[in-house]
Amino acid sequence: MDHSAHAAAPFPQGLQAAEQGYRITPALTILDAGRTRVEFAILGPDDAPVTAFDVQHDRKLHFIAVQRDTSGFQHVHPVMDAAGTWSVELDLTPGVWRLFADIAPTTLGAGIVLGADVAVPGDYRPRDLLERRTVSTVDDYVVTLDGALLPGEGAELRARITRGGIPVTDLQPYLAAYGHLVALRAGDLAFLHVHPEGDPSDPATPAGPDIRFHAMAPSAGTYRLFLDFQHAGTVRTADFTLVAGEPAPSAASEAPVDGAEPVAHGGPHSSHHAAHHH
Ligand SMILES: [Cu+2]
Repeated sequence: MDHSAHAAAPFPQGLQAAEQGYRITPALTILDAGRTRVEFAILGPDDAPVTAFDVQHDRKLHFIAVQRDTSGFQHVHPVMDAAGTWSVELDLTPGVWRLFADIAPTTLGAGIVLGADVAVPGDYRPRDLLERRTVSTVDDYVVTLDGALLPGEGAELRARITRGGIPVTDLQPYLAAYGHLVALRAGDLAFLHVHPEGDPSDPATPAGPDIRFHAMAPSAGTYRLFLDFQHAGTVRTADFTLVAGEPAPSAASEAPVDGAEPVAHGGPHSSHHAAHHH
């Protein structure tokens, strides 16, 4: 399917637990903090679990979990059993988490994003991450974001990836792209899955240091952006904050804040936590 159609949707995605007859049903709505198994099903118009999904970007289902304050973000790929129950492990901190399933049920013939909240008991300390942030440090990588997010209008965003000050030019394809960008609107976590321009199978698409995206914000307002990229065998996530309608100044003028790492990234494909033990 054409992911650019996501951005052009008249109504943002991910705000509903049920859409066009399909709904997401987590097995539990209260989950333990820490490494936790999450199970859910997608029920169809006949109220039975759906088992036939079209592949989008190498997977039948993309699962994104985000803390409602956007301090935690995980993009993982659950496995489905024969009965249509999906399961995956997440690293959850106390608070309320929004779970998104990005799917294209075969019988629907179109992509939808269903969202549901689950609660994690514990000592919840919400964070305010809505200051503009166009430079993100992940392990020894620095990712800068240039360009603008415009309300109701397509615009180009460019992420540049460097490692130790050196541009990275050998990014690895991950889920059939050099980068996956999810944008979430502050306030309601309206969901935009933005895919990059170019295709890794096309030699004209550079493997870095720049990844270009074409995105459209559904409205003015503040958005949190999460970029997954793969290099040297590891998927990492950089995070940003942009205000739609407000151009990002040159990222070079914003130095990364020393030691700032506000987002607890993680997930089965991330070495983020391990990397801090160097
Ligand atoms: Cu995915």
